[in-house]
Amino acid sequence: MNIGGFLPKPLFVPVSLAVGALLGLGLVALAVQAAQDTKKIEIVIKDGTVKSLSGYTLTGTLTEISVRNEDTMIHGFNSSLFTPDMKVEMSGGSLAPGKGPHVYRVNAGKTLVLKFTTPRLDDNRSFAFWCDIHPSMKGEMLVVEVTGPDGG
Ligand SMILES: [Cu+2]
Repeated sequence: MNIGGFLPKPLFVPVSLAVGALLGLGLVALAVQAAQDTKKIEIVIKDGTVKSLSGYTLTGTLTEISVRNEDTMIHGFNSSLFTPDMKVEMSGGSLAPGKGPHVYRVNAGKTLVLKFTTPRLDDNRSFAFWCDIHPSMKGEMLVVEVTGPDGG
């Protein structure tokens, strides 16, 4: 790199501009990486209820839901967020046989992890989740729209 070409330039060049020029494509790569940061929702189940829920996700965003089963019984996990053709990567649990594409099982003491991309929505929305084995075990997850009317 020809550093000499930079030196005679005026000192009032904004720092961000100078950094952008130096990093070039590297900066673009960083920006793309930031936009694809995975959002995480953590759900803990104990005593047949949702003991805690933390996190939220954004529309059109890579999302990871973890469901930690601290009970001594198996629990199910299903959500209105999942559409039949949605691709969901599962680990730590299993699919309930014969129950459709997104009815999951998480054994006692295990953590089910589901990775997928949320749909694009026009507004913030909350989606129900529930255990199909124990109907009293349910909650809601928030999907936030932040791109605004200009899109994004
Ligand atoms: Cu259950």
